[in-house]
Amino acid sequence: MRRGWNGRFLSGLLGVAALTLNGAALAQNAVDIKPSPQQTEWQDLEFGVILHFDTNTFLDREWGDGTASPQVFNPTQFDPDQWMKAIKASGAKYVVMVAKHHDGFCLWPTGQTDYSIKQSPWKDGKGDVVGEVAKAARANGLKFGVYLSPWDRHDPRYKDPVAYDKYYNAELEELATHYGDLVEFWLDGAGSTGRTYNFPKIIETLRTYQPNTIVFADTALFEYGDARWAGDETGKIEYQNWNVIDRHGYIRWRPVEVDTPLRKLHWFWHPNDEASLKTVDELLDSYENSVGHGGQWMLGVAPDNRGLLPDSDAKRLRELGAALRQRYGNNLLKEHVRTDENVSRALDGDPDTFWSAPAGSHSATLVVDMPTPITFDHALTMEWLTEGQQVLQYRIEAWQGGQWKPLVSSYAIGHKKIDQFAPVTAQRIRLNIMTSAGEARIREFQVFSLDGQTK
Ligand code: FUL
Repeated sequence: MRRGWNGRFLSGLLGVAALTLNGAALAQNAVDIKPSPQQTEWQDLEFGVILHFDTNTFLDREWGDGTASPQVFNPTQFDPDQWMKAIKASGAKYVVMVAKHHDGFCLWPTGQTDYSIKQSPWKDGKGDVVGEVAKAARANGLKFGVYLSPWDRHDPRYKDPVAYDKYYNAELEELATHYGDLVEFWLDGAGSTGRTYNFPKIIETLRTYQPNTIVFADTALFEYGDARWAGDETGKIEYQNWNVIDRHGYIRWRPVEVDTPLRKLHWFWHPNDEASLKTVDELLDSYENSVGHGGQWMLGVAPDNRGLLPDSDAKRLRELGAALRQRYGNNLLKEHVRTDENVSRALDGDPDTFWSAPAGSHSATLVVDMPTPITFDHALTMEWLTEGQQVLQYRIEAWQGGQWKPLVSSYAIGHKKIDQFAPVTAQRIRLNIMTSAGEARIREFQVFSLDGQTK
C-alpha cells in the first residue's frame, strides 16, 4: 500500500524520543542514533548484485526441494570473469554469492556435507564456485559477500534444531574464514517462519572472523541485522525512509536494502525467459526509488546453465550503467558562481566534502547562484550521515518572479534522495532545510535536466 508524504511519519519518529531501553531509565532519541563506520561505508556502495546459480539453474527451478542430484550441476563454460565485467559496467560496487540456497546444495567444497559441488561432474568435483566468484569479483574491483540459507530442504539434520544449528554454524565458519573480507552476509528468513535458530551463536561466529561485515536480516531476524529488508521484492521504497528504526524496543541504525531481480520474479536462470528481462526504464525506475530514496539496491543476476551471463542480461547491465552515467553524470550546479567555499563543498561532486549549516541550527538554506539561468527537472541531495540523519523536512526552491517557488516539499534525505519535478528555469536555486534535528550536513546538492532522456 502506498503511503503519502505527510506529517504522521515525522511525529512518529520524534515520538520515539522517550523510549526506555531494557527497563533502564535511559531515554534514547531516534535522532541521536548514529551509524557505525561499517554501515556508512556500506551505504556508500549504494548498489550491489546478488548471484543465484546452483542445481536449480539446470532444472528450471526457483526453489529446489533438496532432491536434485549433484550430477546435474555441470556448467561447461563457467566464467565468473564474464559475469563481473558486465556487473562492473552496470555501476554495481559489490556482489553477494548465494553459497547455499534453500535446496541445501553447497557451492563450495564444504567438509560438512556431501551435498555439494564435490559430488558434481564439474571439474571432477574439484571446483569451488564461491572461491572463483570471490576471486573474479575482487579482480574486477568489486567487493564480495555471501548468502547462506538457514532454511535447508536437503539436510536431514534440519529436523533437529540443535544438530542443524551446529551444522549451519560450521558451514558459516568455513565461509567466514576462507574467502577474505565479506562485505555483506545475507540472512534470509524465507521458509523459516516458526523456526528458531541459535542466532546469538551464529552471529557470534560470524563476527569473530568478520567483524566488519554488514548483516542483512529480514523482519523476523531484526535483532541481528545491520541492514533491514524493504518488505517486498518490487524494487521500490514506497514510504518515507528513516535509517533509525525501532523494532520491539531495539532502536538501531538499520539502513534498508531493496532486493529485486533483473528478470521479473526470477532469481535463478530459466530457459526461454528473455521476455521477463526488465527494461532499462524499469531498472532506472527501481534505482531512483531505492538508491534515490536513501536505500541500498540489490539487483538479482543469474548465470545460465553454461555458467555464463546470457548475452541479453550482460547487455542490459551495460545499458543500465551507461544510462545511470548519462543521467547523473552532469550536475548543472557544478559551474556555479563561487562566493562561498562552504556552499561549493556541496556542489563539487565529491561526496567526501560537505556543506555545514550553522552550528546548533535547526533550519538553514543552501543558496546557489548560477552565472546564467539553467533549466532542470531533477535534484539529487545527499546527507553526511556520520553524525546521524538530521534533515527532517526540506524544500527545493527556485527564485522566480521575485520570490522562492517550491519545486519539492518532502521529508527525510538520508544517504541519497532523488526528486523529480516539472522542468523549471532559474538562476538562483536553494535547498531549504525547514527542520533538522541538529545542524544539517549536505554532501551533495545537484540538479539535472533529464527531460527527453531514456525513461
Ligand atoms: C528470497 C528467496 O526465497 C529467493 O529465492 C531469493 O533467494 C531471494 C533473494 O530471497 O527470500
